Amino acid sequence: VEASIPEPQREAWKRNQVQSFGDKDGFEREMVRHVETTLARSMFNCDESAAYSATSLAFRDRLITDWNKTQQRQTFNDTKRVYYLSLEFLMGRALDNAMLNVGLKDTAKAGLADLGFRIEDIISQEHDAALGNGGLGRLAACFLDSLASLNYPAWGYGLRYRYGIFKQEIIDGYQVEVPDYWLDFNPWEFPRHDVTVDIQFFGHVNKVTNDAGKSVCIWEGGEIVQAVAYDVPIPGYDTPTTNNLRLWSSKASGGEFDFQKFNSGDYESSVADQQRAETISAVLYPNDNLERGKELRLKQQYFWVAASLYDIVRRFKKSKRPWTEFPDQVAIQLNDTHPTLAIVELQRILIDIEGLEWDLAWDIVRETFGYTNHTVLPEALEKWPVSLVQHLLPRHLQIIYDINLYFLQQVEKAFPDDGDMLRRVSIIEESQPKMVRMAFLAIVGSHKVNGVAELHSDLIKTTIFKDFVQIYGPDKFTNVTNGITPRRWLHQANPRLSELIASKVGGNDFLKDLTLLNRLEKHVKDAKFRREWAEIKYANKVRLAKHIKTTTGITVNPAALFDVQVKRIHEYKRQQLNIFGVIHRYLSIKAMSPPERKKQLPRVVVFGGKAAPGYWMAKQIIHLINAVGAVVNEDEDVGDLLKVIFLEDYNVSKAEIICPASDISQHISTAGTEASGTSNMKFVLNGGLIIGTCDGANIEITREIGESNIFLFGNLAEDVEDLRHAHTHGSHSIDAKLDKVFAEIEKGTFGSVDDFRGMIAAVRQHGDYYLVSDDFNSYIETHDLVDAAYRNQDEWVSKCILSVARMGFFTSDRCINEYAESIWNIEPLYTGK
Ligand code: KOT
Repeated sequence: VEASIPEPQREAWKRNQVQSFGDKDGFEREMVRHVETTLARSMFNCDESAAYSATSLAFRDRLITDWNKTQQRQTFNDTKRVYYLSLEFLMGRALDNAMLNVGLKDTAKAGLADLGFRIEDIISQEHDAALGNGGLGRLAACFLDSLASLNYPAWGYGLRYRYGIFKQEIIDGYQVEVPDYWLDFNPWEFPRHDVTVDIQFFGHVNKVTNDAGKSVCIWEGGEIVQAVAYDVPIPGYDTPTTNNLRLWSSKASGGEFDFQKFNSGDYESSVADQQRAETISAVLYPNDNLERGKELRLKQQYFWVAASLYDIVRRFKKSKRPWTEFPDQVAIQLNDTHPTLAIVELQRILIDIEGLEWDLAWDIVRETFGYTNHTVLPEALEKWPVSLVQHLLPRHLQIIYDINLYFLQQVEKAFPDDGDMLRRVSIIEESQPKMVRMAFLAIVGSHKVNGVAELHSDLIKTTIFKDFVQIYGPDKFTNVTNGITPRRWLHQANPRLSELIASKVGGNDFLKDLTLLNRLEKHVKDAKFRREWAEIKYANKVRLAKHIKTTTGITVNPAALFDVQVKRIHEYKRQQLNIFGVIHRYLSIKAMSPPERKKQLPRVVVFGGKAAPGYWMAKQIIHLINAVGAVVNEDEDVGDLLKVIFLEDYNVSKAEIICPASDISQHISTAGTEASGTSNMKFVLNGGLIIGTCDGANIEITREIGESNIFLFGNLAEDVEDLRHAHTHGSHSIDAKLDKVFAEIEKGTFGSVDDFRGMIAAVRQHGDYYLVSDDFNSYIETHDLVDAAYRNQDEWVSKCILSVARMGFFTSDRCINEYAESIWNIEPLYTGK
């Protein structure tokens, strides 16, 4: 490639190659240059916001140099790439992460200090990139960090929402949603106005005979929306590999608006067309573990999938390889069923546009795709009305029907006379109205299907995908237990603990090989080490206490036990169990004599999390938490013994403050409902213990850290079905302690009873689907064990240290290596560093 450019020109380019800064002086020069040129400001009007912008631009320039080289290296080596398709990437802040990953945070800190700024103030200027709801989107972000850090040739593909997840305000105890307009100034993205794809919707299909006498389908008519690429560089930790996250933004095709319409006086409709096009990427759907079947959501999915596939195919075609080699060059991972249309779109490209035979095309498609399932909750399983798909994507519906036909023929051969099997596994559900079952389509169109924790992967094989295990055999189904990046979730969020660990395990290598944490075990008996450890935890609690004070006005005692539950608000995650438990604790304290109270261990119970705007019950739970806080926090009998805090607008950057400050965190979903959970891993990695059910990754965390270092309670997944059956078919008696809690709520202690009737009725009258009453006693007793354990600080700290030492398994680096080996068949591209 280089040879195509004449020598003298090449020399001129090389002579002028951009030099990245590597020291303090270099950073200061770049930072000031951006203040004075890019931002057109000066020393006299450079506020913290401008300093943030200039610092980010300086680091962005650095990343771009590495990013370009990475892309060139990948192209020249012509290696297989993996494409991670996710509708959500919950990235959080970029600057701190970029500084740490390129190893220049201390340099920037010193440089900023020279120029009159504190680095923490500059970092906190950044608005979180919140293009996700919760665990699924944050997992995608951790995966991108690991892919780059491990030098895998990988791209992320997503949507560039104008509005990310809404900002949550708590007003009078209720959640209020405020739009999150995050694009005002975003130095981390590169608009690629030259990288566009026209995406077609609606229209009709024509069958014609081509010159070769073959009948082909042509999809025509309808409307075109343009996809414009925005690229976000993803720096690996301690490596020059900088991968790309490509986010698509929608735009009216033909530019700002249709000039023909505009010139003919039809101004309104030309603007309306533009707005309609831009609506596609306007907003992230704010539901976690829930699909509502909205037409715009399906449009988003196709828009994103079609643009991404066009891009991937375009890149492949440059290599001039035969189509049969496509799966040797390309692996595509589907983050849940949201991108399932990619399967249909690739089949369409291969047969309708590239002219391949169906069978050959279908072999290529299945070899290319892998599908990750993240939930077994029925309300989250995607289904689309056939009529909607027909209207929006007429050719795709035909292909789906053909895929289903060939699939069912194969099933019929293997299971003759099992009509019910055919009905059960059909991609088309023969209901009123008929529906396309996206998970089934994803299974049929992929070569591997994985769950995200052992229990979950077992559950999908025995419940929702049972028939498919019969059809394909068990090897198509596998498990890849989730993980988190230790760079953000330890090194960045908890720098002092990271430093202390580094001093004991032989430097920072543990950030690249987390199993090295096991070297901590032999230090657990070192009293000085335990003291330093406890001191860091205390300092992190002081930091959180300050945050609580500034955001809520409430003073909490950092010496109290900090008990945290932060995650999306959902009945299956059971924040209601937690708040009922808090009320029980409150009543116990009230019933004590003053000398008894003196013996109580002070607790701060922290809640945080957003409710989907249309999820009434979740919003009631938030209201009850705030109502209980309002009473308890003001009660002089209680004082420091119990504080109840709801932290507003929980997000990634707040998690970075909260996780390091927790003593005990709660992961208490009804057994069998939380596929994995990932915050459980973040809390343990930061030296906190957890109370949890035998669900999701809690089970593997227990296996790794040891049963004596975790507080497990509650019924097991295998008993849930029988218990639910008994609730609705037998007599259902409510736990006596819980009954007292309900009676207190009904007395009006926490304000108007009307607001909380629904929550009580869910347990008493509507079958207690989430087993709150069944698990209540075990939950309360286990909290008593937590109190008792915390009193012995020496033992508590030892448990924390041992747990951290045994968390090596839960790095997302391990997950990515597992995916690479067992699903993608890709190798890292070494950088020679
Ligand atoms: C489903 C539909 C829409 C939006 C999000 C989902 C979703 C989220 N499904 N599963 N999740 C969570 O994914 C995490 C990452 O694997 C898991 O740790 C967590 O248990 C899932 O609830």
